[in-house]
Amino acid sequence: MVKTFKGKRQRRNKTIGIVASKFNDFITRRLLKGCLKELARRGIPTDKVTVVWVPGSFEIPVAALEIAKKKEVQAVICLGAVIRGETFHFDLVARAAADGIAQVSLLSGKPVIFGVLATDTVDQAYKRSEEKGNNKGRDAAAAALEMIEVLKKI
Ligand code: INI
Repeated sequence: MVKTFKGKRQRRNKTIGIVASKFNDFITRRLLKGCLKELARRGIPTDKVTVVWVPGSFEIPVAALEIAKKKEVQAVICLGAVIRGETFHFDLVARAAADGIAQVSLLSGKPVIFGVLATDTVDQAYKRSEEKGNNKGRDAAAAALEMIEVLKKI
């Protein structure tokens, strides 16, 4: 298939919001890098993307909701890393993030993408945020763009 210039230009007008968690930022920065790189590769330069940092994954949904309310925003990508500790806290944070993000998507009618890792170990989180291999931030970017197109067609 021949790539057209028009396609790329249209993509440049899109605005994407990203909410990233500061908690475990040694992982979320890797997710963000993968995400921004994939968006740029698909025609959305980093200066067209707004990144908002929140304290932890628990706070992602409310920030995602505010961003999703903005007219020019076509999708919100949520990036977090919940890593199991020794207490029940992990389950509460992971569940609240997942449920909250799903709610924001349904309330706003926009793609609000779940790029929050929930892993048992730090090593598992590293393996899902690789620069060249598996990177869930990159997958989240691809899902956002795919969902924008899906919703347009409905
Ligand atoms: N937040 C995370 O994003 N990941 C975690 O692993 C985590 N753990 O394990 O505690 C975490 N906790 C903080 C939480 O998201 C809130 O910021 C905090 O409870 C204040 O509301």
